[in-house]
Amino acid sequence: MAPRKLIRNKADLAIAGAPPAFAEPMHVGRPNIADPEGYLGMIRGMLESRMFTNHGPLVQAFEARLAEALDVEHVVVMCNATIALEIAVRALGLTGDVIVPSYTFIATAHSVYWQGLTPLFADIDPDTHCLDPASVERMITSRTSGIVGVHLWGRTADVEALQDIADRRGLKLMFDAAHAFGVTRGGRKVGSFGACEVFSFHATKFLNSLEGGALATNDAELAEAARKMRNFGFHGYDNVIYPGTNGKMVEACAAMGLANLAKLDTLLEVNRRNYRLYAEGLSGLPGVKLLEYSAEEENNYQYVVLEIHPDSPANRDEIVEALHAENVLARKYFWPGCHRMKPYSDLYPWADAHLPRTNEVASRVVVLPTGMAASPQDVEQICAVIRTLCS
Ligand code: T4K
Repeated sequence: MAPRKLIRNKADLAIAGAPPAFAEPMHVGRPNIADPEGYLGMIRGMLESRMFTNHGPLVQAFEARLAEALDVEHVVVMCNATIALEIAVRALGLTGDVIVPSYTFIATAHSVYWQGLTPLFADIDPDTHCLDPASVERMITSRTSGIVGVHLWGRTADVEALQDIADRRGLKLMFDAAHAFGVTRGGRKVGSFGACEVFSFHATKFLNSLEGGALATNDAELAEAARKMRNFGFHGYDNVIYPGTNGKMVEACAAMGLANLAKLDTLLEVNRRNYRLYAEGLSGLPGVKLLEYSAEEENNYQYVVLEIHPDSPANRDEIVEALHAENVLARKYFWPGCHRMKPYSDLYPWADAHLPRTNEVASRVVVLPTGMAASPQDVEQICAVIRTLCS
């Protein structure tokens, strides 16, 4: 896919009638395929063994490697993170109300709602985009049983403050770590904070297993309950002790996870390179701020997040529209916030008034393509579009 000449002025933009910068769409979340041959080798082995699912050798190996990589005692892999979140909520025995951020992917809220519980939306800190502990504390009532923090964009939530609230108020704390594989906080790997943490290995994620997720914990009892719940609640043959579900990961997914995990350094290198090129390409633009990652922590740089502030010459929606016209399918994650989507907008029409920072942040974010499918030239071209619009 050869990009055309670098965009230099507004007349070069597709919204001005010129052809788009990219002949093929540039996606946010184009899957990484780090080792196709290694993957195909495992798939051949799987076909020969005729062991396709139900905790086969590839799933077992994937769980063992993940536990090592995350520095955690127990990893229970599942078919996706949404089911893993639902199982975590069940296995923790949450009841009544559970506090979650609204500024997150809808799966965080749905996983609570699908267990017959009430997700209550707390506001975020506009600097970190993660839960504001003060807002969480204000929402606690006698019906509250737990908090689900989210490490949004792979930047960790205020783990210590949330744990302090949970301890003082007798609540359970778990984390949606869907974005945070390979991330540290205070030098400690995400995976063992709170009662448990849930990762996503969806195709669009830093580490992908086609579809997949995992619950990580140092709590042996919780891990055992989750293991049984992902397998219909079976405890041995012919005996069911939980209302479980089918949350099993298939062998073909574990193979992809294993192949990518073995090349994690390459994936990280590519993301870091792209992030640096975006930072250079967009520096100095008025009103355009690239979300930063702490230099002291490890991060996966999976998301390249721009905040468009009011002093930008083009607003967020104009930038997204122009990028789409150029075939750059930038995303407005996580606009408009869970509280403005069904069923929550009907259930809590008042929530909007309580979430000013969520509304503000959701209205100014643009997420840009990165990962193996975005070359340095692609990043340069995308920056050129944004510079042309915003200079
Ligand atoms: N918690 C958080 C905080 C999350 O962000 C997520 C998922 C979850 C929980 C739940 O995890 P999982 O249950 O999915 O394991 C995508 C992903 O589907 C979703 O996993 C992810 N977060 C979310 C942030 O992004 P959509 O609806 O934006 O996906 P979609 O179909 O628009 O795909 C994104 C782009 O990726 C498209 O432009 C096309 C491209 N793509 C996608 C797939 C699947 C490809 O090029 N190839 C592919 O195979 O949700």
